[in-house]
Amino acid sequence: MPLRALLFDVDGTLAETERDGHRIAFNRAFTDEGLDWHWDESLYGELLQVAGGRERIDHFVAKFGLPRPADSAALHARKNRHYAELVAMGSIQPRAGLRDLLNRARTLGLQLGIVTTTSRNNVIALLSASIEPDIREAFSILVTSEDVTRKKPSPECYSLALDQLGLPACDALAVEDSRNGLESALGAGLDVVIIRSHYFRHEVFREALAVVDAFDAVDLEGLSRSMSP
Ligand code: XBP
Ligand code: MG
Repeated sequence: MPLRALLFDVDGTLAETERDGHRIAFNRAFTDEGLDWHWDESLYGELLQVAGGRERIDHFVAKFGLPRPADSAALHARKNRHYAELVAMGSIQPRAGLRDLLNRARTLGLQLGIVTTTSRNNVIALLSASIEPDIREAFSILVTSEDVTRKKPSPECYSLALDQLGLPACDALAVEDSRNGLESALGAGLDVVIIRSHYFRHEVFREALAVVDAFDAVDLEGLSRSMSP
């Protein structure tokens, strides 16, 4: 079959990390820094249009005309320490059916990779806490925010992933949950399967090859047949 690799986004895709993970961590960091900011569930959904936690803080400050934090890099680093603590406690689990999908992909001989806008430490924290070692090790490449100059929706991360795999875009499929992720993957020439996540459940993804509600609805052989030549 033409399909040779699956490239997975992390936040919203491998796990529902945003509402009960990153959002809580941002709020804890704000409290630590004496900022009276609070990102409730609905506001965070709006802010998620901006990819990248630091960029999201900058966008929030600009949107509401707030004073800039003295050190936004330190604020974001503090947020990521809270995030690592949250995932280490086991508060975020992989999405249902992930293990089975990864096993099906491996049975078909597909390479597996991760392409995300979050940091390497955040990915490792999540995978270490919630995914068994044999499954973690099945991912042969990991492209994170530290590896690129522009985050999603730039295609840079997916182009780099394809370079690392040594594959053309027509041999790989991206698995994403957001519009920024979809545009990033499409920009690199990939077909995209959308798995609906909490925050993007109502978004329209016309350009996707398929939109599914859960991993068990991902038909790898069927998708492979319908991929762009
Ligand atoms: C994920 C993001 C990230 C996370 C928070 O997007 O945009 O910013 O929300 O992580 P995607 P950081 O799922 O498209 O990769 O704070 O580390 O950015
Ligand atoms: Mg995502």
